[in-house]
Amino acid sequence: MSTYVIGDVHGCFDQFMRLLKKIEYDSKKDQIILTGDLVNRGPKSLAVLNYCMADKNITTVLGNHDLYLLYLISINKGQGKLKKIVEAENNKQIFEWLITRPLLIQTSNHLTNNKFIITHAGIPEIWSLEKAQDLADEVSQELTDNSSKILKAMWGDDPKSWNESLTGNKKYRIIINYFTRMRFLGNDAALDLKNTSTKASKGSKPWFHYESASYKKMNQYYVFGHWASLNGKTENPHFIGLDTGCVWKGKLTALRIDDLEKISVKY
Ligand SMILES: [Mn+2]
Repeated sequence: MSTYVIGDVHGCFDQFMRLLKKIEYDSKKDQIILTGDLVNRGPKSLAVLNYCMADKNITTVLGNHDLYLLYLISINKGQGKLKKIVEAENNKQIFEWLITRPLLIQTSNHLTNNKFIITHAGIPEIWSLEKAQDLADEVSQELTDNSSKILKAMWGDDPKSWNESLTGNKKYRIIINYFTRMRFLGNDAALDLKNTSTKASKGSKPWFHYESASYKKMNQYYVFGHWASLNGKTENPHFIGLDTGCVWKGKLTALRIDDLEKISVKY
């Protein structure tokens, strides 16, 4: 009985199948948590979704591309690589499954007592884990209750920094941007969303280079995808980047949380 966290699949269905085979995934005993971005860019996004939806032991946190797909389904607009999904016979079922996926999953291994905090992009140092969970839950509630409204309102890079007085769409937008799009942060946890490289612009650092009480806990591991150009290199064993750029002809990577072993397949 093992739990695996798997990085951004991005429609790479064949590689996903090869990875499940390599880890000898057994849907009767094992569990899979994906770091989001199941779809877009790659060739077989619909197959990835159908496979995951059919297996109760597979789930995901939401990534920015998953949210984009939800938006396209909500306005019934088939576009680019996502057209097939928007126009799929089971598009309603896909919408229902995807929109009920969380932004944050916490799971522990009972033998090692290690705790794993799984998001698509990460959690900024300004939020305690409890706070992050509350905010993630608040957005999930809104996604269920007012899905078309929030899916329309969440686009854009403003506000740049978190502020306790934010409300409504601005609040939801920045929470979603931290959880699903963050890479570099400046002072006051200001999001630098333009830079997708690994080289920080002046005044900003990777989010996991900041300090917080939660980041320092020895038995806690932050597991995320999204930042493909990092290729898993965070230089800190407590921050585990799993997007190893499969869709860019890199690798698809799984982390077995029981023993922190990483297993990959090549594109
Ligand atoms: Mn992403």
